[in-house]
Amino acid sequence: MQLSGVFKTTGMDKRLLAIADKVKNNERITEEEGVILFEKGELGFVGALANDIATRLHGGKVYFNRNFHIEPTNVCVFTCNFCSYSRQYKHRDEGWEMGLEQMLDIVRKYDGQPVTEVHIVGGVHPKMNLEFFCELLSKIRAHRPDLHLKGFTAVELDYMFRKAKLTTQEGMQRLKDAGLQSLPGGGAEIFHPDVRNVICADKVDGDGWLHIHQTAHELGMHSNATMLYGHIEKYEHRVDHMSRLRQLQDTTGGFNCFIPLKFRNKDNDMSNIAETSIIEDLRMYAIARIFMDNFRNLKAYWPMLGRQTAQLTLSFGVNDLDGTIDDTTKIYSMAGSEEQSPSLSTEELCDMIEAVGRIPVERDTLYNELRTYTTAV
Ligand code: V47
Ligand code: SF4
Repeated sequence: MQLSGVFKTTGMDKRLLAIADKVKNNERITEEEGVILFEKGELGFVGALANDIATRLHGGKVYFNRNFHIEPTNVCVFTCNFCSYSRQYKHRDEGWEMGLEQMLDIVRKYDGQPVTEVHIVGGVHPKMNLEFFCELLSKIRAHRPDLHLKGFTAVELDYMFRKAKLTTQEGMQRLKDAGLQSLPGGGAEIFHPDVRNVICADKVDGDGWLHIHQTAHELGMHSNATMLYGHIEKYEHRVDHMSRLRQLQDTTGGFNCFIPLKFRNKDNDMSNIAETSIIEDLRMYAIARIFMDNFRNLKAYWPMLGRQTAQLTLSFGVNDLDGTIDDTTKIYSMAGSEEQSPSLSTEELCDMIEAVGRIPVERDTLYNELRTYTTAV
């Protein structure tokens, strides 16, 4: 029996049945239907649909990569209310600021190790400018040409380009020439101004974020997209956010993956807001898988979700767990994640994936498959 046929025997809401039929026929669901899924779709229902889509797209494969992060600084000119990580410039003695050599030392630590990607992201420091980052990129490129350089959220880029008095296209081209290959998905938060103006009013707005990613795509670069969920936003705002990303993806095809990021509430100005339940997290991933029909990959970022919840998402539409990380990021440990020193060996990642009956596949940043692990290494 077809999936939608199973649901027809349960006396389910007709609108949900219509969505199940669309999923079965590989059709796109509307924004209105996205909201219906959030409001009415119970976990088993959305999970079954999402799992069906993921299986159709990827068989049983789940991707991971071998990567590390560089966080140049946590000093930031912006004041996002959800951020537990940043320190204002006037309190910079409480934070960190790395010099070029310090960052190159991090890269050198991986000499001879089979990492394929460095992810560079941090606060927006008023003195770290475009020239500084171009020099960093070209030095990493010269030292380790095989490493994929993924770096800088649209928030960092917007500030860098404005300070350098360059257009987005000119600034992006400079970074590309210095060796930048992809953009991470951070800084997207929630695009809708009713939410953005409350949680992160002073940084680049939704249109600005999308414009930066569109420009990168037009220059032949790829990027990721995130959404910070589980705080003051309503379901309509989540759907609006995903819809704007889906539209840009229709135009450029430049997004590699979508990454819902669960709001963590420790030590920030939104600590009064309770975190979402695991059920709500799983529903979020499943509905993202159903709605984002033109995104091939849905990533659960385990340092933020915790490894067990991340593992659970693999039955709810997720096909990517990000990477080994090697304890090189602080964003989520400082916000209260259970992963206080995030690091997983290749073997541990493979075990996590195999434990839920999936096939671990190492990928590079662009989702080229590098190695399939049939049994844990
Ligand atoms: O934009 C900050 C989020 C993002 C909190 O592209 C928080 O592969 C939850 O985007 N609770 C930056 N989230 C990190 C990011 C990212 C991470 C991993 C992989 C990729 C990728 C991108 O972190 C910020 C913001 O949305 N964030 N504080 C918090 N308290
Ligand atoms: Fe700065 Fe990013 Fe934190 Fe916002 S989320 S305060 S831009 S480091």
